[in-house]
Amino acid sequence: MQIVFYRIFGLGGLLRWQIMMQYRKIALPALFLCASAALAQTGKNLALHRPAIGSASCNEDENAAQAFNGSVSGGTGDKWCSAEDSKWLQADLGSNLKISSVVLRHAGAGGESSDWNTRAFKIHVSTDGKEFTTVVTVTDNTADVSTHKFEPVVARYVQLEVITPTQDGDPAARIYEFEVYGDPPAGK
Ligand SMILES: [Ca+2]
Repeated sequence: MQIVFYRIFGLGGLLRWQIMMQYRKIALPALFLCASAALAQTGKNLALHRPAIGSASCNEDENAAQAFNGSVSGGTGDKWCSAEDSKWLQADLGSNLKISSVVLRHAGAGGESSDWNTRAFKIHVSTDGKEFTTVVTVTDNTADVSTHKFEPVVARYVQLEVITPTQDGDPAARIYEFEVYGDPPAGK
């Protein structure tokens, strides 16, 4: 092949061909790895548009369903907000599924102050909605978007329990999206 390139395109063509072949050795595996990583991170949000319940909301518009509508860009009403003493938010995935991560989009992800990002919380899972197991415990989150991976577990109900709702003492929990991903990620 090198000789063919040399005869048709001369020395310049041959050099370009050699560079291209070297580049391919590096670029193709790198491209494949990037694509795999992207799929692993995105997958399908198993909680999207699923039935949801939670502790009483700050107002009628900021109900549990707003945290499972797939959007963070709809303004301050695009979230679940609760200022109850006991704050929790729960999705019903519809059937028992193997899950291994949760992504939470806090106040800052929706355009509000990052001071209102959820500080401390737990994720509990259940197959029947009665007996729950804790799979995630967070004590010091500050991020607008937090990702929480755990050992794969079969569950139908996924619950967020808010311990400390904000960074600055504000008493309301604000969750713009509560996403649940399978293991392996669905939709691949
Ligand atoms: Ca939302």
